[in-house]
Amino acid sequence: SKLLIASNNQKKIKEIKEILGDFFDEFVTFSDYNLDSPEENGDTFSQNSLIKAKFGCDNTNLVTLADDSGLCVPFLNGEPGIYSSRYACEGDDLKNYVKLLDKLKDVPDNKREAYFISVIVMVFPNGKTLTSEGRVYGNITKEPRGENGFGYDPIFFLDEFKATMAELSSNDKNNISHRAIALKKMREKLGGVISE
Ligand code: ITT
Repeated sequence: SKLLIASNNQKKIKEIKEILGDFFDEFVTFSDYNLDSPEENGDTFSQNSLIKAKFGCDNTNLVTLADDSGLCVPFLNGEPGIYSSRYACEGDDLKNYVKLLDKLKDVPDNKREAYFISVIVMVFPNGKTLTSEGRVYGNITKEPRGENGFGYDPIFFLDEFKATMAELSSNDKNNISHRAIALKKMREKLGGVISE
């Protein structure tokens, strides 16, 4: 069966395809239907994920999956949170993480904890919706390191790997990431649903 990934973020789309692998026969995205992303005016990750998934399904009548994700720093009351992709400048990964590094400039190690969160929503043409969430915990570094991944990956340090998310191979990232956790939960929820 065919899955619409309700996203315009190419790096995110690539990860979703890698993680869901052979679960679907074909993947399509907003650009295949000349759809611009809807305005994400929700207050939470789940609301924004539902907005994107519903918009995709309404416009194509395809089974649609959306990911709304971001980085949360408890010391900064959850910033950048739902504003992660537009923290300093919409879609500019470098400016966004530099802004965060700057805000944490004089903040000691024990207050630099953070987590990535991904909320996956699937919407079916019959109106059914499914939701799953994944989180991964780490610490914000003082300097960026690594070239892989996207977004805040270069400043997100994982104790388990003694490396930033951007220093992991895509294989390793796709085993442990917030997105991987949420998508694996979604696979379990799906069971036979998509073949019905
Ligand atoms: P779509 O809405 O089109 O899917 P987007 O990039 O705007 O693309 P979000 O609104 O969900 O997506 O914002 C997610 C932002 O959170 C993303 O732009 C990154 O800045 C950050 N982020 C999410 N997942 C990440 C990851 O795996 N690694 C690093 N940063 C991530």
